[in-house]
Amino acid sequence: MLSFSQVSQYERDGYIVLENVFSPEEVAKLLDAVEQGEKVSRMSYTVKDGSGKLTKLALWFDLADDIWSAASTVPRIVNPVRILLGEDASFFHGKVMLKEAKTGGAWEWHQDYGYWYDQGFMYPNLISAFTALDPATIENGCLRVLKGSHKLGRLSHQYVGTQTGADPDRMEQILSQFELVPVEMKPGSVLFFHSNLLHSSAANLSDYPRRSFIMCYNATSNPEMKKGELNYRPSCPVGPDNGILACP
Ligand SMILES: O=C(O)CCC(=O)C(=O)O
Repeated sequence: MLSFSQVSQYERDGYIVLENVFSPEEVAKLLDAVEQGEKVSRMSYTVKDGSGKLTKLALWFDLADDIWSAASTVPRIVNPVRILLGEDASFFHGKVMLKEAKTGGAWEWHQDYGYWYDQGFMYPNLISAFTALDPATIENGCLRVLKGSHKLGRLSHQYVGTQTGADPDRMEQILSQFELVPVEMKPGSVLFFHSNLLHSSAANLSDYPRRSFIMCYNATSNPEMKKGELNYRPSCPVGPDNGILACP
């Protein structure tokens, strides 16, 4: 459960951080799946930032019989997501961000709904649950958010390198108006953030990797418009609380 003040904070700021959502044992299992697992290596690709630095990620849209789906359906995630969306949630996608030591590239300022809109979602009622697998610090390029910027509504986005970023001219003005918060996180903490919250991250020039797992959900009543049709995704199943540790 979330408290009334946590929900109000999310509505005001566009995000909240919950600590110790995943235990050290669960984080160790997820990291093992990052390093040894077949899914992450099969689904991974690289993206270039504006300065040519590369960052790697692995992305999927399915819930399968694996540790990533166990994490994405655990009640500790799905229940806060439902509360913050204000209704039932559908799984949208999962992604592992691999920001390698010394080389991991930056992410430009953007709103996720900046490009999810182009995918056809009618409303911005989508949310991401960003889970730190390594300590996320200013030095290794933690996520940065502009507090309250989800209230701007959706901005125009354009290509910056191979990434989609918010209109740079507008960003210059917007940056002067909002508090920039570097979201430093301990492994196992989860940042829940609104799809219109502006966020970015700097390159990782440190000696430590910054790996994270991001689970994204759509409000079940929010249709995705494709080829003139409205498509609805099923409700996200809710698995057992010990789903991650029970995985082989
Ligand atoms: O992991 C990061 O630094 C950025 C991730 C991000 O912005 C996103 O997935 O939308």
